[in-house]
Amino acid sequence: LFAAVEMAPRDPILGLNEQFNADTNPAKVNLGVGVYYDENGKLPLLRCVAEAEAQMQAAPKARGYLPIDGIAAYDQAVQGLVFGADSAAVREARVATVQALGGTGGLKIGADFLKRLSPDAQVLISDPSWENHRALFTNAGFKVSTYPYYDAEQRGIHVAGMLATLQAAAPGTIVVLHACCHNPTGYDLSAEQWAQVVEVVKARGLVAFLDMAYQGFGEGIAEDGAVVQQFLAAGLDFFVSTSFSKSFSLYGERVGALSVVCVSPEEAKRVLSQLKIVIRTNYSNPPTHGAQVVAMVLSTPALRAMWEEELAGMRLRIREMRQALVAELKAAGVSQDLSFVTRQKGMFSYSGLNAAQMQRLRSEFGIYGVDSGRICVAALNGKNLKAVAAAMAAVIAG
Ligand code: PLP
Ligand code: TYF
Repeated sequence: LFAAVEMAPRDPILGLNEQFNADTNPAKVNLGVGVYYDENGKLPLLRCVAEAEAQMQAAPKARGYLPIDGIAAYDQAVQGLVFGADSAAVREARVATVQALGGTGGLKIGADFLKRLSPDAQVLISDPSWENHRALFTNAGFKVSTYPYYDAEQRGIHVAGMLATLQAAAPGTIVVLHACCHNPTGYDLSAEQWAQVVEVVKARGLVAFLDMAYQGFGEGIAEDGAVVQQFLAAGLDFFVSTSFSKSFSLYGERVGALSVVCVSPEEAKRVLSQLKIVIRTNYSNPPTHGAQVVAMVLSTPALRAMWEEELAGMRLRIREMRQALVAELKAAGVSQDLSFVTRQKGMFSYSGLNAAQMQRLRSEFGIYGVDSGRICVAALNGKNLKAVAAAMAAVIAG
């Protein structure tokens, strides 16, 4: 039966993790995978999460099956966070939200639903994008192409190219957009540039699918979600996937959601019924623990305040690391303009290093980044920063 099964390629990023774990260099640093580590290089357990779990432990409950679309209070909290509790779309019950297995699960439910709805639609993702975007939409049965995004020369975004490609796309084309903290480049569109994207999406009848995996890691919770408000204001129907993996440091609990903004409550009901079929025929219903934690934190004022403070702490530490990286690179003799490092948002920095330089970082210095030049700034800390900067300076010098 399995004789003809071919070996599948490794995930380029998760594969790097395996390589890192096998490396015996005591000075090794993992800047590959997009995970937030604290100043001690540890994955944090947020205090708000520990507190919510303590409260749950104090009144233990049996775990029945959840509804197919998840915990109602969780879905409601997601809507409040993503759209604003007082947004017209939420008040008018025009948003269908389902709990999902992380942000990836939200994308997958949306992709499967879209495939049923518009089987011949094309999907456009940014060039470059999170690798899994292409794989996930391809596996859902779509033809996936790209729109220009990264402009290596300018160290920024090729906005004109992006808009031209969207302008030329067939009506109904699904456009996957990073709502904030673009993975892998770190370059985000300005509000004015987003307005241009929204305009083209509306004029061309495209289907926007916003992937929001890093809300709160750029400028702030509301600031990072501002693009959602722009799409709402344009009166469009669109998709938003949410991930709490990073913002709650709950990677392994698989907590995320998919929200679909519709034109009427009646339409939202029909859409929800279809999303539930996708879920039912894949994994029946979602798990309880992570979503319960997130729902409790988001809806309990004291815990919510604690979360916002802890998230701000993560955001600010990343910003400090960006500034410190620039300072250390300069101190190590790098003379090029490094202002792009602090212009970038979120966990990642597209360093501009090429694949050969990234491989040298790995083999000579035990510093693991992605061959594209992406490094995870959220894995830098006071202890590893100097060594990372010195190694980067060495490979830049050639
Ligand atoms: N989308 C992007 C852009 C990401 O970087 C990630 C990272 O993991 C995800 C989605 C998936 O998030 P999750 O781990 O919650 O599935
Ligand atoms: O881009 C990253 O590093 C994160 C983590 O298949 C990740 O988004 C990477 C690859 C993958 C799943 C998650």
